[in-house]
Amino acid sequence: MNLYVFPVAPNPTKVRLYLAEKAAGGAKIQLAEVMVDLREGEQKRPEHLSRNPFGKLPVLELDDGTHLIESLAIIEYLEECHPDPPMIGSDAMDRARVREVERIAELGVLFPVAHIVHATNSPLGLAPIPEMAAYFRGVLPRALGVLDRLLAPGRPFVAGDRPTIADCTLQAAFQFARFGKVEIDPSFENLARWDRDYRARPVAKAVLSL
Ligand SMILES: N[C@@H](CCC(=O)N[C@@H](CS)C(=O)NCC(=O)O)C(=O)O
Repeated sequence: MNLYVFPVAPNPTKVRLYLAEKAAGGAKIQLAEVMVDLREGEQKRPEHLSRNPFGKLPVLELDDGTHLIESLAIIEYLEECHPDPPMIGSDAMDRARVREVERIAELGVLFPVAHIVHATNSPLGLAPIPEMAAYFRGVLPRALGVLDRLLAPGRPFVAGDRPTIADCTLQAAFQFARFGKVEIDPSFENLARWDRDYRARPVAKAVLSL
């Protein structure tokens, strides 16, 4: 299998963190990472459009030549093929909670952060849209507050006592915020602690560049 990615881009980073966590836990997922340079627009070239008609990353190319083109679908597929260590919980309620927190991280943090970055200083060269940046700056604290409260009892990871896909999505968002100079309000002290501790782990260091 091939995984088409680009460093720091949040959706590829989410999958790369997931793979690093799985490998650290002993899973043997055989795939090669292939870079598609977003700064050069390689994602819009015919070669990549034949993998993903939306011209986006990540893409997982399976050994039969077919493709998965959504980051969460890629993670869910790999998790079903390699259930240990569990990264989406280990019973029905646990899985529901992990998915719940992951969706909050994606829709409430990653999505607003990505829109602020692209509306202010887009690495893809998109035109600035100040009203969009202002709107998403207003939206962002709500999910940050929810996640901060989840971490308040001293939880090491955002969905419990061990890393899950919710941490992968949230850290992918935080790295993109660092890249795009989007401030994550430091008064969310539990999130700041989680961010510091998560990034200090060798697994995270192997993937993150910012
Ligand atoms: N919903 C998709 C979003 C994919 C996405 O937006 N990828 C970005 C990188 S984080 C991309 O490839 N952007 C390039 C472009 O829009 O030209 C997923 O979760 O995989």
